[in-house]
Amino acid sequence: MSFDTDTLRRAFSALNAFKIEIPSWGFANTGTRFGKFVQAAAASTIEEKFADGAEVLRLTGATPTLALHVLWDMPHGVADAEKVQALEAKTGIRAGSINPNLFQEQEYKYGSLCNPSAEIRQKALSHMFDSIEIAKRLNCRDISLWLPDGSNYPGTQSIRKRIGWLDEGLQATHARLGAEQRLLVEYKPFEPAFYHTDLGDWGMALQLARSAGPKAKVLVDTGHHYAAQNIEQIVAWLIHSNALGGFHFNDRRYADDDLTLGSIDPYQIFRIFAEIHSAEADGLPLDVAYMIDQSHNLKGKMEAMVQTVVTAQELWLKAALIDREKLAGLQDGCELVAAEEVFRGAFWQDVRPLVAEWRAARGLPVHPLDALKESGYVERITKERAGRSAGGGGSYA
Ligand code: RM4
Ligand code: MN
Ligand code: MN
Repeated sequence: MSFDTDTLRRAFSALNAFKIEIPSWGFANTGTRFGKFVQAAAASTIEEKFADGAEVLRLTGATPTLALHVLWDMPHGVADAEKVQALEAKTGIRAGSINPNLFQEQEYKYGSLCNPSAEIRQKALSHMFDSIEIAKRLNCRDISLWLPDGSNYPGTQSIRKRIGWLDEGLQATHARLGAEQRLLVEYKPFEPAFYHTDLGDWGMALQLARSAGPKAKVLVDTGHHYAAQNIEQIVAWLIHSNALGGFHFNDRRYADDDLTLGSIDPYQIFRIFAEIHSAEADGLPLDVAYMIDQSHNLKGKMEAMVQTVVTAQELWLKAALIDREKLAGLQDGCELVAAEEVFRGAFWQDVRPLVAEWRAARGLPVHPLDALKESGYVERITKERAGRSAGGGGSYA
């Protein structure tokens, strides 16, 4: 297929600029609260997670960093930093965001940073400090906090006191950040708590981030919204407020399903990317960490990750190719159908040949999923890892 040079130029520059972080836990055995279906090829050590991540990087050229979850990947905290550095050097993929873990220890039954016990709040805060220290050692910029805290029954906790404790905790965390570091504040409406969640939506996250300080930004996990919520509008608001720190991409049909990006509603991811491209074109300050947060319970881990990255690139490119000048004119003139056709038209065009051309030009496999199959990587790890413990840390991952 041949494309005009302007389209090629725009496409290549959009794809060059797009990097997406992959999660270490996406390679590990995961399941639901009912159980786990273990896969022989799943990674159960940090070495295996780095090896798998590096293979995804080799196949896609778009995933330079691997997100780490502190307790799962670095159970000895800062002491594990050297091991991670050695793996970075060996595999060529770098450690990315550092994810504190405030949801697995028994003390956290009634909360971590929002626990009524000052002692337990202090324990949670120390873990935040350790996570910052790990990130400093590894030269990682982002500390990405998801807080499980909340309550299950009305009247059983003081929502307002807990806001105060959380505010204090995040301020203290912010004060420890290095000059270049950021605190990404993730929100989620429910689960594991089912009556109230202390950090339940983007308004709470934005308010807390602002109160913590300028290096705190909001993280949007696409699965952490009520059904039918307009996520791209939230994204537009966060951009307007210079508070968009990053994304955890995944897809959902019902709740926090953690399905692969774009599998249920690719148009939604396109609409989110369209907001970003339009803000970029308007010259707004943007510094966004694109990350994947998925749990591949049924699909093969490697296949699911490569498929996800490829889908993200395709949707990113579709949104980049919207004729924005034309669209702006139609929006201003309230030409509704024509405007929608420009927008929708970009979504419906098949950009796969363009991405293939970009890959060929960069010496990358033109069809990453086929290349994964042909490489024999999955067969090899299946053999090597078969019969070992189904571990990998934690009940979730
Ligand atoms: C949460 C949230 C966090 C992730 C944990 C494991 O639902 O999405 O980002 O770290 O799951
Ligand atoms: Mn998440
Ligand atoms: Mn989640």
